[in-house]
Amino acid sequence: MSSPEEQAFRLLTEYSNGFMVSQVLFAACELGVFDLLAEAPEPLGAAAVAARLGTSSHGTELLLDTCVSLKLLQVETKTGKALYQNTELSSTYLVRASPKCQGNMLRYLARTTYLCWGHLTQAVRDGRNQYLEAFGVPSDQLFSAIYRSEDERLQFMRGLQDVWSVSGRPVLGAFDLSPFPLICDVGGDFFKDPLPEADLYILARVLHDWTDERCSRLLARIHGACKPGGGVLVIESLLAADGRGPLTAQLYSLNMLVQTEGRERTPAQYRALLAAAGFRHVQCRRTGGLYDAILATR
Ligand code: ASE
Repeated sequence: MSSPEEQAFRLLTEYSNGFMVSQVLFAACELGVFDLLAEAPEPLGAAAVAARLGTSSHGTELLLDTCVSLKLLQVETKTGKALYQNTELSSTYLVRASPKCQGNMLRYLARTTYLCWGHLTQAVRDGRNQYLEAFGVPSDQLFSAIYRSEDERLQFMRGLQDVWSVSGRPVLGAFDLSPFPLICDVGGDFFKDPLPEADLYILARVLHDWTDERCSRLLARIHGACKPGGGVLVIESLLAADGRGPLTAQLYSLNMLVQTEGRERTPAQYRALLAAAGFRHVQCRRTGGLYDAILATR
């Protein structure tokens, strides 16, 4: 048994090393380790993986064995030789051919989000996103919204789709949507473009990107397009009433700080925005999953 002081140090070390774990995952994805092992007819040795990926033998062996400790790979020793294959986790979520593959989101996190998080201290100091600090581009000179290029925008959209393929279902089940036969999933240039006619407008992972002012403008536009009995379904990660949890929503709110002009919000904050836009009935449902749902009707 370790003392409370030792346990505290263990926890601290785990937090300190968290970024290394992220990078092992990102690198293994980027190099195509999981796809290679999925496509191979049998488990492969480190030398074979290195040869097929064109990577160093030492680096590859370290990466593979670290993935084993992280349960991203499994190893078996046959006649003294270590052979690697995917685990259930990596087969489901990290192999390109899997319908639940998170590869696009992981690539986006590795190439964009991670670099902004490298400037979290500065983001907390000045309360702004870190595109200038991370990429040398002021956020008002980006290709569009939070994207440095069209390629990056597409990478992000594919990433969001990856997450949705796993976490979308439970949110859509949170409310009975049968009173809304025609549903519009709001995307694109929604501050300017006319809104199509619909019974329900879905704002999924949209409001958290924007300031209260911009959210109010967008919700007022949607309220204007809404028929009586129509509504809006907001899909976001809800913060607890006091803002002090759950950890994932708090981390996502910091993520919005380093990357966008938005934040995650509490149910009361969404209620206030929706009420100010003219919506009468507001219901918040926690799903226990990544995303929660708020339904507001006119
Ligand atoms: C945004 C979402 C993200 C804006 C910037 C972002 C994510 C990373 N950077 O709207 C993804 C956050 N994670 C999930 C599961 O949504």
